[in-house]
Amino acid sequence: MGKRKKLVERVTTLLDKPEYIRNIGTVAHIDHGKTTLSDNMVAGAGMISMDLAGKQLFMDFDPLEQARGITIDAANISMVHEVDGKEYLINLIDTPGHVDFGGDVTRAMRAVDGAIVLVDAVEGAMPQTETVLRQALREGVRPVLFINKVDRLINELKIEKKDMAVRLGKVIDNVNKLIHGINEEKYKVWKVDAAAGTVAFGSAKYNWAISVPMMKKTGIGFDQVFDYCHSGNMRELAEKCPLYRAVNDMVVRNLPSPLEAQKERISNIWKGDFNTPVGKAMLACDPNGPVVFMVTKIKMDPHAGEVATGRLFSGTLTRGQELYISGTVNTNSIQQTGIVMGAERVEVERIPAGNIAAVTGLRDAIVGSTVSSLPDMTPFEMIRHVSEPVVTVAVEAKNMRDLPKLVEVLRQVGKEDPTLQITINEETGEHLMAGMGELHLEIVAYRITRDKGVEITTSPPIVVYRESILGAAGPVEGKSPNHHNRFYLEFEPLNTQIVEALKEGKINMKMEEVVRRNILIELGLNKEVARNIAGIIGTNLVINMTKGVQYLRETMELMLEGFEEATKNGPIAREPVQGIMAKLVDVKLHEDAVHRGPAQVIPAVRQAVQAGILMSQPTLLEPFQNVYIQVPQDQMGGAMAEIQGRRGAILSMDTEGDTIIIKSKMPVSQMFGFAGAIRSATEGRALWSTEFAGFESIPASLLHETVSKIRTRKGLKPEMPKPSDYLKVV
Ligand SMILES: Nc1nc2c(ncn2[C@@H]2O[C@H](COP(=O)(O)OP(=O)(O)OP(=O)(O)O)[C@@H](O)[C@H]2O)c(=O)[nH]1
Ligand SMILES: [Mg+2]
Repeated sequence: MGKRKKLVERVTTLLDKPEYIRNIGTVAHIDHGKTTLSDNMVAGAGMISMDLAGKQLFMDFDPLEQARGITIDAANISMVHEVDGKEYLINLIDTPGHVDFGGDVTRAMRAVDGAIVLVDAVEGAMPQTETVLRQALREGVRPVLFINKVDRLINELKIEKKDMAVRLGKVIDNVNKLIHGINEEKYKVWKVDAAAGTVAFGSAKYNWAISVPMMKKTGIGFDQVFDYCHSGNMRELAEKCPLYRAVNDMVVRNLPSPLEAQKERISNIWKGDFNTPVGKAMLACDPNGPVVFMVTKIKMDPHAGEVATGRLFSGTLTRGQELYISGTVNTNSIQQTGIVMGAERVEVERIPAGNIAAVTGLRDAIVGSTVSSLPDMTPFEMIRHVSEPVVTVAVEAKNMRDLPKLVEVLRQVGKEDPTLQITINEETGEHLMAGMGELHLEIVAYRITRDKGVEITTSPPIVVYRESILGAAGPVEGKSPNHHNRFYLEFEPLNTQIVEALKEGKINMKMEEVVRRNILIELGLNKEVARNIAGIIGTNLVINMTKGVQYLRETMELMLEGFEEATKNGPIAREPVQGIMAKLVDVKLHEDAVHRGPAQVIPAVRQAVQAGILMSQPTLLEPFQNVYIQVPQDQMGGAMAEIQGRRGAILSMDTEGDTIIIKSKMPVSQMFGFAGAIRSATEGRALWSTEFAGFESIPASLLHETVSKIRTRKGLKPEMPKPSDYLKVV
């Protein structure tokens, strides 16, 4: 039997033994060594040679990832490891660290039960470490800690032997502080602890690692590790303490099997009834229960079509099954079921509950779909991404004849990557692609040509804006074209807590009225207002304060449509509207339904909202990023100048030895070209990273200039419109 076939057979045998399965992911700040660590595990499982572990970067199989030296897509692998003479199936997802690809981390956390959190021993816990921990804990995913690059601590930082344990202890403390800050309850059971075996220390590049249990077994402690590193004899250390063994032991002993995990985790991600057969089957990880499969990734395969990868929480997947997809009415039939081994997909006949599976045939599924054998399955909670698209580019086909294909390809890439927003600008016929950052869009654009064969050109990246209001106005009268219907609306801004809750989907129209009301009151909304929510449109609220108006109920849908039209493309510059509340205070409707149809109601409300926004101190919101910079003291001036020259604000400054850690916040519009600028301003000595920090109002002095720039780009007249452009004011 071939070696590969044997590997597949060992994996297949274990698919049925959930107590011997661990579904895990690597998560960390960029470059802390996730893919290098994954290599060690892959080599430990006999899938690549030990000599190549840490060099091949097996999970970065896209040539683009190899060329750029970063992970772009989360990649899966199923492999077998022996611990204490027993075989375990480890389904590992190696996630990217770059913030532009953070969506992949969020989605991977839905599929796994445990996470190896890596921290570079020299850099310590970084902002993205906190973000990924937050993503893991929110999904009920248990962390263990791997402190990587310990060789650098000794050979580059040249710390002394006696300081090593203290230094590593500090990293552990910092990670625990983060866990504590994110979830105090979970911290009590999930804090990482070297003595308990939930921390390992090592060097993924040089293939060695130790943990307290390993030290006890091998007799090799920090002192010896120091000597091995110091004398440049890490090869021998790797033979005595191979990384994969320390890490596998830690994973198998401390991270939960799907049997244990599903009991705890499902209530985090599913709000259905646990007394139903399907609820019980998921808690029990029952292969004989109804099929419940959550899609966490979709990828186009040139031969097999769309491949949906995800976590099977109940039942068994096999070819030919007819399954219901949440949000659609049709069933799709499974064509192939398989497991993933890096770049390859291996077909297996059936996949039982508790595994990560890759299937074809689910045409109607999107990332986040709940796929089930039950027609009325309560879907899983939506996967919420931590950032929003902040930059956009216009995409054009180089050859006119490729235009229809481009539309199809854009639809596909939008399906594969839910953090990408594709829109068609109807006025100009432009196709717009909005994403997490410049790099995100650059990679998608490159792949459209490389993988989908459509030559395209893209415009330089532009920041995404939102429209909002700072003041109040009204009542504003909206009159229907036939003059028989009148709507009176008042406007005011929503507070940021409410906007955040709307973004996160914590408040929606599907939830019970009293639950929604109570949340809104808690977030600061007036009681009377909170009781009368008529609709939630994006991050905006429509309130009905009228009493006993005849025919209003049947007209409400149309009114909400008018509101949606006005807020999807706002009146200031046709950007989406965020954070406004429109209160309907009076309505006059024609008694004959014929005279209050869509053609009357929709434009009347739309125009009232458009004018109302322009009357309530209109503003543009622009995206901000937190920017964290670590820089030696003597280079601090250069870094500060870069922040201040870009409308940045310093949030805090801390000193750690010779290093200054600056936390700042900058508008994304000022960040273009930052990488090169900070490098030359600090002689390349600054380490920096960013994260999404929400939308905020632009300075009043920049409003008109910015509005006219956006409007000109869209082929609109440059001046900001006036309320009277939309209606007559009462
Ligand atoms: N000295 C040293 N370098 C390491 C170690 N582990 C990884 N590296 C190096 O760190 C760099 C980043 O390693 P990767 O494994 O690609 O890091 P990553 O976390 O997967 O990066 P992203 O996926 O892009 O976030 C590479 O140049 C590695 O060779 C280590 O233990 N010691
Ligand atoms: Mg990587």
